[in-house]
Amino acid sequence: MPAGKWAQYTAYFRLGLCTEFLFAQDNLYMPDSVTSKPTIILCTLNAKYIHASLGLRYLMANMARHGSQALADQTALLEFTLSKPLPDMVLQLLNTLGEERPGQTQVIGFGVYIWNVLQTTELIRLLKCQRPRLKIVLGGPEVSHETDQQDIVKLSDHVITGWGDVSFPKLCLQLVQGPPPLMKVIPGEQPPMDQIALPYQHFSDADLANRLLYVEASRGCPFKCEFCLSSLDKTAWAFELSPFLHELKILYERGARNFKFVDRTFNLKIEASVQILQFFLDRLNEPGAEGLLVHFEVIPDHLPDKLKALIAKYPPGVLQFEVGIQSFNETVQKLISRRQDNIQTEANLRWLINESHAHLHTDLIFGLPGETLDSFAEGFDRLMAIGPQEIQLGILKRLRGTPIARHTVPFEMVYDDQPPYVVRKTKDLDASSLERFTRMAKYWDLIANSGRFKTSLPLILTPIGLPASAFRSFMHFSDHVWLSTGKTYGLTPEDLVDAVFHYLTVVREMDSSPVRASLLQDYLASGARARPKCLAQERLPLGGEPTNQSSHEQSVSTAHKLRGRQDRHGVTAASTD
Ligand code: B12
Ligand code: SF4
Repeated sequence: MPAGKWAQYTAYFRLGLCTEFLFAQDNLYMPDSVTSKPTIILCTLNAKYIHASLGLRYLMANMARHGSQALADQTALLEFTLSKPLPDMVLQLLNTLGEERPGQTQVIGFGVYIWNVLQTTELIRLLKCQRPRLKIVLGGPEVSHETDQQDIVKLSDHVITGWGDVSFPKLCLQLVQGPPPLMKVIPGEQPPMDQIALPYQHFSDADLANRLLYVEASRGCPFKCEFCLSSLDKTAWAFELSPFLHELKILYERGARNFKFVDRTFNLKIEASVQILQFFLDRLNEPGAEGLLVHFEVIPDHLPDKLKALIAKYPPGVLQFEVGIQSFNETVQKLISRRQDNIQTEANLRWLINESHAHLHTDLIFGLPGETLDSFAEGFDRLMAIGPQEIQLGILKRLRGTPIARHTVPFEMVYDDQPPYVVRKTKDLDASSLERFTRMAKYWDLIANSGRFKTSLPLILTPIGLPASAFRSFMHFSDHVWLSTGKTYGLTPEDLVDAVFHYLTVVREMDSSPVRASLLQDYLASGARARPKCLAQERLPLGGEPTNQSSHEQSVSTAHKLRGRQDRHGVTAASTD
C-alpha cells in the first residue's frame, strides 16, 4: 500500500470508522490536527476518481486563515465519485460526523457542479431526512447563478455564490459559534489574491500518486464568449507567482508528475507563462523527470515568440495544450462575442504542429447561434487541414448564468432543462441534425481522437463527392455505423474494427486487402488482444502488447498513453462520467 494511502486508512482507524465503508474510489482526507470526529465536512462528487477537487482544497486551506484554527481542526474533506450509490454516501458522511451531540452544529459543505448536481440534490434530500438539523451549505459554479430556480437550493440551508475561500470559513464560524446568518444566499467574497491561502499541501501522497493534480496560477478570464461561465468574470486575477512556483516545487519534490492547469487562458500574461514553462523545463533538465505531463488551456491567437521559444524546447510527451477554437465562423463568433483572429489561430496551430512536440487537443462547439451544418462542416474541415492530434466535437450547453441565453428567442434555441443542458434544436439545426451530430461526435472520439485508427482514418475520410469534406465523409461513416450497430456506447475495439471494415469494403466498395492491412496495422498498434471478425485469418499476437514496434507504432501508442493519462472536457468526459 503506498504511504499516502496508508495515511488515509490510518485516518479512518484513528476515528474508529469502519473500513468496510471505505470504497477504493472514495477519498477521506483529514489534516493531522483533526484528532476527533470532524463537525464540518467538505464534500463533492467528482466525475471520476482521477479528478481531485481543487475547489474544496482551497476551502480547507482557508479554514484557519479566514475562520479559526479551531475550525480547521474540525474539518475533513470527503470526495466521492459519481458512480457510488447514494445510500452508501449518506452512511459514510454520517459515520464520519458521528452522532449529533447537544449544542453541537454539524455542517456539510457541498461543491456543486454541472456533472454532480442531480446526484447531490438526491444526496442532500436523503441526508436531511435522516438528520434534519444537519446544516447544508452549497457552493460551486452550478449554484452560483439562477439559485431561485433550483431544487438543491430549496433543500439546503445556505448557498455561497462565486468564490468560497473566505466566505465558507466565515459562514462556518457563524454556524458553529453563532449567531447564525439570516441570509440564505450569500455572495462569495472575492479577496485580493494574496489573501487566499494556497491549497497544495492538501493534496495527499495518494492524490499525488493516483490522480490528476489541478493547479491554478490565475482565476477568471477577460474574454466574453457567451456560452462560457468565465465570460462573467470580466477579467483575470493572477496569484503571486513566486509563492505559487514554490508550491509547485514542493509538489514536484513530493513526486507529483501530472499537472493540469485550470487557468482559463494560460497564455494571457506572457511573463507568467514564461516563468511557469521555464519551471518545468528546469525540472526536465534534472534526473527523475520521467512521466512529467503538463496540461494548459490556451487561447489560439496569442503565441508571442518568447513563448514559442520555450515551447519548442519541450521534448515529446510532456506538453499538452487544450485549444478552444469553438467556431471558425465569423458571424457566429460575433454573435457570441468571441474575439478570435482566425488567421493568427491557424498560423499558431500550424507552428505548434510543425515546430513543437506539444500534443494539441482542440475544441469545436456545435449548435452555436447562427451555425449551420454547412458552416460547421467548413470549420471542421479547416481545422482538419491543419492537423491537430485531437478535435473534440462538443455540443452547446446553456450553462446557468451564461449570457448566451439572450439568443434563445431570436435563434429559437431549445435546451434540455436537465444538466448538462445541451441544445436540442436551433433555428438553423433541427433536432435530428443535433442527434446525428451527437452520434458522430461519439464515433469521432472512438475512431479519430482515440488514435486507434491512425492509418485507417484517412480511408474513412476519402472524399465522397465534391467539394471534398472530411466532415461529410465522417458523417456518412457515422450514419452507417449507427444504422448497422444501433449503438454509440458499448462498442468493443473489435466491433469498431469490423464496423470500419464493413463500411470501407461494402459501403465504399474499397478493395478488401489494403483495408484489412491498414486495419491490422492499427489494431496491432493499439495493443488490443482479441480477434475482430475481419482479421480472423491474420496471425495476431494475442494476449499482450505487440513487440518490436516500429517508430510509427510507437508514436500511435504514445498518443494513447498521453490520452489515457489526461482527462478532459467534453464528449469523452460526458460519455464516461
Ligand atoms: C476540472 C474541470 C472539469 C473536470 C471535472 C473535475 C471533477 N472534480 O470531477 C471534467 C474534465 C470532468 C469536467 C467536465 C465538464 N466541465 Co468542467 N471544469 C473543470 C475546471 C477546468 C476546473 C475546476 C476547478 O478546479 N476550478 C478551480 C477551483 C478553485 O474553482 P471552483 O471549482 O469553481 O471552486 C471555487 C468556487 O466554485 C467555490 N466552491 C467550490 N466548491 C465549493 C463548496 C462550498 C461548500 C462552497 C461554499 C464553495 C465552493 O469555492 C472555490 C474556491 O473559490 C473548470 C474551469 C475552472 N477553471 O474553474 C471547468 C468547469 C467547472 N466545467 C464546466 C463545464 C461546462 C464542464 C462540462 C459540461 C464541459 C463539456 N463537456 O461541455 C463537462 C461536464 C461533463 C458532464 N458529465 O456533465 C463549467 C462549469 C459548469 C457548471 N455549472 O458546473 C466550468 C466552470 C468551465 C466554464 N468556464 O464554463 N470539468
Ligand atoms: S471560452 Fe475561454 S476565452 Fe472565452 S470566456 Fe471562456 S475561458 Fe475565456
